[in-house]
Amino acid sequence: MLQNKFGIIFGVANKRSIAWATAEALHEAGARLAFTYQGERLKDNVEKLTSEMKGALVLPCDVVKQEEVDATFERLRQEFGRLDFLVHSIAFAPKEELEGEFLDTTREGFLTALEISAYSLAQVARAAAPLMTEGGSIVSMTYYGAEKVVPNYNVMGVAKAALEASTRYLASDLGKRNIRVNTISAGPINTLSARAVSNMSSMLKHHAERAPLRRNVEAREVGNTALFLCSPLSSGITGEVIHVDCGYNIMAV
Ligand code: NAD
Ligand code: IMJ
Repeated sequence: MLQNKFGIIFGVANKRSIAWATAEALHEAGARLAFTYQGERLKDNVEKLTSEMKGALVLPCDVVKQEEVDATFERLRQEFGRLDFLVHSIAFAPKEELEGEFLDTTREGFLTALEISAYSLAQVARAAAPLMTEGGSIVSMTYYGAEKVVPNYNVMGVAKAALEASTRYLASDLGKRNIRVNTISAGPINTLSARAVSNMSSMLKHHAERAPLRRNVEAREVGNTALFLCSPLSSGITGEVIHVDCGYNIMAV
């Protein structure tokens, strides 16, 4: 499905990352992939994971450092010459903001969460667009806490609401260049970012009991949806939030 296509994936931290499950789906479909990692401490992880993946490129990119974003896309231009898709699977808020009340969100915590989790989508889309000379697809990861109040999600819910709105505005801007922009609203998955959260196991149990499919979603199911959104099968879809949550979001109680 994606032979002779070039993509970049932001947000692999380890093998449980949604970004990694997405990479596996895209790689199996034949795409050539570049990966970015945030900070030296994750470099080894990403290099080991991708060592068997033919043609994989691994680059440092902390989205707070504009020079690293610029260098990433310059390397892509040199190595790939073109880009067909981009996967954004990045989020961060200071841990203290993900407990207690949203009411107590600090200015600094708010700005950090919005910068890393939402602004970065427009930032990388702007850098990617000139390389997407044959059209393209941009996919990010969001969560139900953008739409409804989820305990402790707090400022991340506000950041995801901004990410979802950014998806629509970017889709509107980039449509004329045949670049589609969509976001996947994933159900809870036990990744590094989720495990750091108190009460995650009761959250997972709650979701599995209430979701129409009576189970939690697997990272690979999110990855397969990302593959669909990066492939020509989704050529008529842009600006959309696609729920991959075993149906949880449709239920009132
Ligand atoms: P993860 O911890 O594996 O991935 C988060 C990634 O964000 C990490 O690779 C981390 O290095 C990266 N990151 C953080 N700050 C960064 C920065 N300044 N620059 C570059 N990268 C940075 O966890 P995950 O659950 O796979 O999260 C991936 C995405 O999926 C996030 O957007 C998250 O909000 C979203 N999501 C997760 C769940 C869930 O339950 N796990 C559900 C819905 C959506
Ligand atoms: C995160 C916080 C509170 C409730 C939560 C989550 N629920 C789920 C998540 C119910 C599913 C995971 N999620 C969807 C995220 O987007 C997580 C983002 C995140 C996680 C951390 C933990 C470690 C840290 N900062 C973080 N920033 C963002 O220091």
